[in-house]
Amino acid sequence: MQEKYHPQTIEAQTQAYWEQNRSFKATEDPKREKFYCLSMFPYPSGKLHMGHVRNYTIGDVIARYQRMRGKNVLQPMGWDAFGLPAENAAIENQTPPAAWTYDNIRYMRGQLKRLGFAYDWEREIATCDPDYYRWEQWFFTRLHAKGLVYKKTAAVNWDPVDQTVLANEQVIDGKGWRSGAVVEKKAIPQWFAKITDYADELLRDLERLEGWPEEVKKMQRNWIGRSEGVEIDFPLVAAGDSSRSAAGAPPTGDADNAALRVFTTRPDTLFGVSYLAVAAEHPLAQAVAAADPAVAEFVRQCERAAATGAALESMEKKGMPLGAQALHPLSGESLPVWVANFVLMSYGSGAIMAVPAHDQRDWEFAAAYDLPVLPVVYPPTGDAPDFTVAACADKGVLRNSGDYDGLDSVAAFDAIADALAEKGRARRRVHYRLRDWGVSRQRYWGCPIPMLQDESGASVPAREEDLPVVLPEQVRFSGVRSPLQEMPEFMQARHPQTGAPLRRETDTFDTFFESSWYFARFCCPDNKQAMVDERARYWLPVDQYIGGIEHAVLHLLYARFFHKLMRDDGLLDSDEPFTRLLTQGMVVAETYYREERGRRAYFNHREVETERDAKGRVTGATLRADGRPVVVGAVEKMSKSKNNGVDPQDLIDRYGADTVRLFVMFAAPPEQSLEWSDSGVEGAFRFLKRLWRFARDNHGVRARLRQDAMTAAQRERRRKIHRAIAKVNDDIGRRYTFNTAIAAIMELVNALSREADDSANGQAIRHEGLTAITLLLAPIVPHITDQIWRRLGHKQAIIDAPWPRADEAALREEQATLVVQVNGKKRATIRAAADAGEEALKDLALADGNVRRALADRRVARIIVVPGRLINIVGK
Ligand code: ANZ
Repeated sequence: MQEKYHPQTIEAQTQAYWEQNRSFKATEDPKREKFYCLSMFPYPSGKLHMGHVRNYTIGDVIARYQRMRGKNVLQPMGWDAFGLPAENAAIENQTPPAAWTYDNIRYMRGQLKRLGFAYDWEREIATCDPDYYRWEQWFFTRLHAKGLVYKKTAAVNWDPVDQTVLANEQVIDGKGWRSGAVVEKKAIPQWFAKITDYADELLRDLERLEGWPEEVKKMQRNWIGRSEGVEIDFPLVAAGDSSRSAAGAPPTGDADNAALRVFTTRPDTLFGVSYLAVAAEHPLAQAVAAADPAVAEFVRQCERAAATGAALESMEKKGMPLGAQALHPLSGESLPVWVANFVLMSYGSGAIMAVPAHDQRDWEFAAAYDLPVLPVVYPPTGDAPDFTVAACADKGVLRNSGDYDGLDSVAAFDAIADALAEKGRARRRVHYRLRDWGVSRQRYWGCPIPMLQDESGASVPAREEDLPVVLPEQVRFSGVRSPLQEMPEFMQARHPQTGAPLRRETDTFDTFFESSWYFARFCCPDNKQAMVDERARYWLPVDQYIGGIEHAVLHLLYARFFHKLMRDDGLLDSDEPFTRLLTQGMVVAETYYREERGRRAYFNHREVETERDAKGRVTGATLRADGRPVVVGAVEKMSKSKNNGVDPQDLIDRYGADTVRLFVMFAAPPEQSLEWSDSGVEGAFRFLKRLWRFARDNHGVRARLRQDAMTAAQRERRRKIHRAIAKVNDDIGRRYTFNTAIAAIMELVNALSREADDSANGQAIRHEGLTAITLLLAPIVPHITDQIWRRLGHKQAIIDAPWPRADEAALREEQATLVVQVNGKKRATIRAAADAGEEALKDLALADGNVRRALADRRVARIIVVPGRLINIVGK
């Protein structure tokens, strides 16, 4: 064994072995239990950042652990390769997005290999490859045939100078990133997927995802936003002024008698309604606006404000009366109808019944326009709330509500909903906040939407034999318009039957489309005949998915939706794609800056000299270049803009992959943020050097353990080894607290290397310990452990060795310490053989001097023994 630890040499050797033996090639085998471990695939941005390294190390440790546990493991990797940065880079460097992307993939693949991740590289996919995206085009045409996708006009960000649609990221402070022009909203036809058809199932199945963090499920629940309520029709009456009459407005309720339809979750507050309000885009407001310039101006203002997406709760409530009146469906009273900026057209029916006493938004509006506040729900006991200062949304008991007085809110909900339903004035409704998924993007670097349009404007799907619709990769890219729009050879087509001219869609899919099913394609990436095959049914669902919390809603919801779509098309047979989900925390680091002309100039920690207190906290810093102080900023997520990143490549070059892997797994539990520390990396490196020395000094020992001749100290040392095995197994396998597992192993290395027992048994136990340590560390630092394993004389590679099991006999304590109580009060502790019987323990306890004194002359009425822990003597 080499004298010194040379990570670069041993890591190259180990990786060469894996490569030659295709060690991580996964093969379907129905006789073996499968384990599909997947980390969210990266966007090929150029090079790996520490967040990637953390994500992929966690996944790799889990995959390697499961493999040693005997599972048939699949761990694939690929590239989420479409997206806007490639277009931006293309403009900057004058290279086509495809060339830039493939270059990045090449470099980043090299980095992943250098880190030693156990991927089956034969399954690698890049979503910009036509062999990949053809299947999502095919699937889209299937969805089209089923009516699960449709075209609808929807608003986009429009740059009036560049005459182009902008992505949200390209709108900076309401202005176009290139032109600086004020961005407008423009309505254009776009494709939508009917995720709302699956809202109920997506919500319901969250209950079954026991292996998901509660936090993520909660975010999805809120996003789906299920509300049970009632849709109520308020009959409209013409007001005196006929020019403002709503009679001519399109009916929004029943067709025969015009009514205003509202959605409420609180029908119990019906007698507290003091006005009705509609959204600016509501047909009633639009109809009034057509004849009333003041209303028209207000409606325009609302539409402009809506474009900025201001929060409804906090914005100033504004509105105008529309001159229309509606009748209360139970009392018959006349109520004014307003248009209000806090009512959304996209939710419910775009109209509300306003109850200022019990809804804060309605209250603020009423306060602004001097509308009545009518309290109708009171707490069952105690003081009435002060409705002159705020609304009270609590449920309670009804008052001022006619026949319904005295009912509680829950009973009143049903009673009022039923009474209205009987009159045909209401029906129960469930509404979802979730909207259908807009999948069109007016961008070049994406998967072409496989649709065409005939001269009448009707949509025609591309035929299966014409797929894939290949995105031209050799393009001149100006960044203004999609190059596709300047390529007649791409846009023009003919109808296969009639020969009539067709115009190809130049929009591409939202890149979430590709990442919604890549996990399924990894199971069978080479299939040229089908999107997925029976191999997907073998591997899916993914047993462990690992990625950032930033994907809690969109990606994870779309992927769940897509999985269900594929299931309903007979392609898959599971209901959910990811059984267990781990969301890793951010990698954060200190920031340092100087304020210069009102702007912050950030410095990397490598450029500054820091002073620290006893706890290692930074108390001051100076710039190395000029020796003058810099401001110590907050600890923040590593980013380019804060210049607080660390390049993983530097670390790999300096310390090797194992040190980087060990540091990221040791520094924090996976869900928490990991604070960068150079000294932590140094510490990880030192530990591996120590491990190497310990192995060098002990790998050759051949003495056999003689169990019958062990001293008590030797038995205790063996117990330590097996306790560590049991703990690490639980920490890695169940709790996912890799940091405490590593701490336990480090402790064991320290304890064993300090021990100077050179008897045959002493050596044998050290050897047993070294063997266990090597196996336990193998998933985390796979290269150094592979080398040690070979020095330990094993023929097979450590990746094929079974995970160690704790020896139950070694674990057993020989002596137990028990607390002795007399009438519930602790009086003594005694040591006894761990397997001592109850009678023997009672005798021992009663023989103790302190116990005898405490009992004095009381009679022993009863003795309760809790084995291994406690003896309680009851004296009378
Ligand atoms: C009367 C009422 C009284 C309401 C009360 C609440 C409390 P969730 O739970 O989020 O579904 N609403 C309905 N449609 C709206 C729209 N298009 N824009 C803005 N607000 C709208 O919210 C349902 C409640 O939000 C509904 O119940 C309605 O106000 C309001 F004490 O009706 B409620």
